[in-house]
Amino acid sequence: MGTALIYDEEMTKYKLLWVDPACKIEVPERLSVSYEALVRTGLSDRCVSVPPREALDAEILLVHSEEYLEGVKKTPHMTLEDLKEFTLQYGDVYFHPNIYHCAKLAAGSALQLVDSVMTGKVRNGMALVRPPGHHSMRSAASGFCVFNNVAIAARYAKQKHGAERVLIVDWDIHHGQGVQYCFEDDPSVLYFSWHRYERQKFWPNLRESDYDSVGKGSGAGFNVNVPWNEVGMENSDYLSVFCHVLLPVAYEFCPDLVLVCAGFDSAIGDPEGEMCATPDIFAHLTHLLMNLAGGKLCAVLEGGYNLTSLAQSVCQTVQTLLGDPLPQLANLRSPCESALESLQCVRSVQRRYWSILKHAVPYFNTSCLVRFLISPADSATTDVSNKRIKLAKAEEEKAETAEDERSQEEKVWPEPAERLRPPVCSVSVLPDDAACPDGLKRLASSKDLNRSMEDAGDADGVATFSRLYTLIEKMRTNEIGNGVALVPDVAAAVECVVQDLGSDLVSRVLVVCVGKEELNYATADGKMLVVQISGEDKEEQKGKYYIPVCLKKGCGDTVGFIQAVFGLLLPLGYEYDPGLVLLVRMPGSGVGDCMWQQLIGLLKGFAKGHTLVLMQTNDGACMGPTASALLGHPAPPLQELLTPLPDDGGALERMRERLQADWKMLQTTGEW
Ligand code: Q9C
Ligand code: ZN
Repeated sequence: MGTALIYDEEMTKYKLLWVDPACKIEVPERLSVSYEALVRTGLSDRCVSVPPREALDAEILLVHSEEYLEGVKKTPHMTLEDLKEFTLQYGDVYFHPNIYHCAKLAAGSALQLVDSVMTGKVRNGMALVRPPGHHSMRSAASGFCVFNNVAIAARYAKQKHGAERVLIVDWDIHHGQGVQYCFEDDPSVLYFSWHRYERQKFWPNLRESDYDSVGKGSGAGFNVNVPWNEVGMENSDYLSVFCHVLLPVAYEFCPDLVLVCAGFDSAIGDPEGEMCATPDIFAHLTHLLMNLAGGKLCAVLEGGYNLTSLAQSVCQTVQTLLGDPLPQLANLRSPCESALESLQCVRSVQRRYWSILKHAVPYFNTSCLVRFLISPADSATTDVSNKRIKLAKAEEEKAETAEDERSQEEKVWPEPAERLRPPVCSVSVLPDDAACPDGLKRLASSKDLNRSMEDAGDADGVATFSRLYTLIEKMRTNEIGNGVALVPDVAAAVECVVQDLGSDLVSRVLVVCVGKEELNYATADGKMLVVQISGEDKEEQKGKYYIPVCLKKGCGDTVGFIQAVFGLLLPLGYEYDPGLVLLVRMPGSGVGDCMWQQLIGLLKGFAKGHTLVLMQTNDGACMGPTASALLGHPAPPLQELLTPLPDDGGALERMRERLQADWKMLQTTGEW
């Protein structure tokens, strides 16, 4: 199961033929530098190369009107003057005699990718295309886009492959209004977009890009907008939105396919976005989506105008699709106040539609109240105010000129670190009589070990200890990726690992304990952070580094578990930035196999993928799912989430609030 890469030089063969400051950033080199970076780093060789094809009329008509298609069809034969005039009907877009051909290839590339993924030819993939798509509407080109590649792909996946639910994640820095309009009243396609908004002062300056556009009719709740009201958003802001909005909603939605409007103008250095997230954030964004839909993910290029930042971001995305270890995101800062305000607004309007967000803090503060009170008048004034804003913006743009853009181009950031695959992906530490799952390498059995150590007394204990030590040491030096150990007494093994081994070798260990166990380790020094998810309700939080999460209905409560994972565990993990993850499964924890696999998959985002799973010998039945997840196979979808259980998310929400003083990544409300 590989990763598809779709690219064709043909799509570099159109460009802006006249002077237009709004369009000059959309250049053919965007595509060629991205592809060359993939070639140079050897990533393209590791992908399955899939050729594009032209989308058929019938496919384009899944999203666009006949009149519009007929109009675009005429552009190859137009004179320069005709092309200019045709272009004038639309905003921030240009036409060229070859753009119709390229637009058919761009949409067709997205369809080829969907075919490859939906038929199981590959697991996932990326299409490098021009022109981009997410701004184009039923009857209009817009924002460099001609046909809406991803919207067409979503309709096609439903029609041709029977996908029932499609998730579209639009991480481009512009609002894909074309995608929103296309699926506004459609509950089978969930559209998520974050975008530079600046309270409607940023292009495309639409009232309906704000957080309160949630979809219409039966599609209500299936449109999720996160407006950025300031520039300069960082990795922590992006991760917060993923953890506290997108991922919980996406898991509850349970898509059959994930499409990504993969624009990289949301990365540092981009003259359009002016954001500060680094290219390696896309490794994490990609990874966090890779366990949805059984791993079926198709990324389709949209924007990205700083050629250096763009190429690095594309490489990070593809390398993650290929399954390489994730880069460590060190020194995450707290989400900024403006991001927290957006987060709170989005969660507050979406909590009506998603049971997983039900306990999000609603807001009744004055600025939202004012907004609510004036909103009925909005519809009448929208056109007028949009025009006013556009005029004001035009003035501003003249004033800004090239200075601002240059300052972005000149931004510097370190090149993303190398992401080396360990020579051995996964190992097992097993009793001699236990079978080793396929694909795992068995770590030396006890008889191979040094006699004198065994003579020291408790031979079994020493042998296990010694093998675990070897394993952790080899993870530290990246000779081994991850591992699983079956031990006779999990509690004793955890104690031995955290007290005697882990903290000597790595400075921070994240211990995730599923199920009940009295944990009495020293945790005050921050050398380890313990997050325990269990069904019991008596544990007291002891200081900043021991966090017991109690699910009243036990670990089998999928909604509660998901809330704990995205609302607490992942943000804590990102903030803590461990060098090793120790995942402990207590016997009788009640966690389901699917959830367990999801958890392992998600935890691979930390510590460059170095996870050690500890399980009890008599709990060997879940060895299969564990091995599969450690080897990087996507977890099966959590179907049961679709039937919401009565929940106890209120307690979890209160716990998150309490912890926010110590852990900034848990914040979801502003002080505004
Ligand atoms: N200062 C995509 O990223 N506005 N389209 C340009 C230039 C239009 C972006 C203004 C931006 C369109 C796919
Ligand atoms: Zn964009």
